[in-house]
Amino acid sequence: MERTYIMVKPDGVQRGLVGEIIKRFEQRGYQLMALELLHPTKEHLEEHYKDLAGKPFFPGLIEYMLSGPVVGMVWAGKEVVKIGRKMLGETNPLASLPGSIRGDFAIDVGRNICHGSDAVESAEREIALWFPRGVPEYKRDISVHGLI
Ligand code: RTP
Repeated sequence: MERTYIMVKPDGVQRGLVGEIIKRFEQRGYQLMALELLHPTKEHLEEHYKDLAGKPFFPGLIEYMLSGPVVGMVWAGKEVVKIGRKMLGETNPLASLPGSIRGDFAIDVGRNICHGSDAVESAEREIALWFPRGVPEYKRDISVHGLI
């Protein structure tokens, strides 16, 4: 099953949006595979964002990402990488449609609440980086709760 790495950034955690973001992925039908609140190190964040190392906003990005704990998650399901990015909205919240997470909750590219992997390969790289002990597989069976 396709997997993606979704992170609630420090502003999203501070604003109490973790539950809202989880709710949207659950409602859409995706399966939560792993979840952790953590205080990442500078080195960890520099590795996560290594493709952006030369950008002028890189130092500010790292400072922002160090401003508080983040919540990292692995979600699984059909086309979850592409659909997950759609659910997050555009990188710049001002370009994000209402109905997307950034379109509903943000106005600043430097405080855009959440991160989502941009391709299947980067998702697997990010999952290995943030969940180095691995992510166990399981299959949801809602029949055991009498829901179907
Ligand atoms: P993310 O990795 O966080 O999901 O964001 P993304 O793929 O949509 O965008 P990317 O270009 O990879 O940028 C990563 C994060 O850097 C911050 N950013 N600031 N000041 C700026 O112009 C600027 N551009 C990007 C954002 O927090 C963005 O999510």
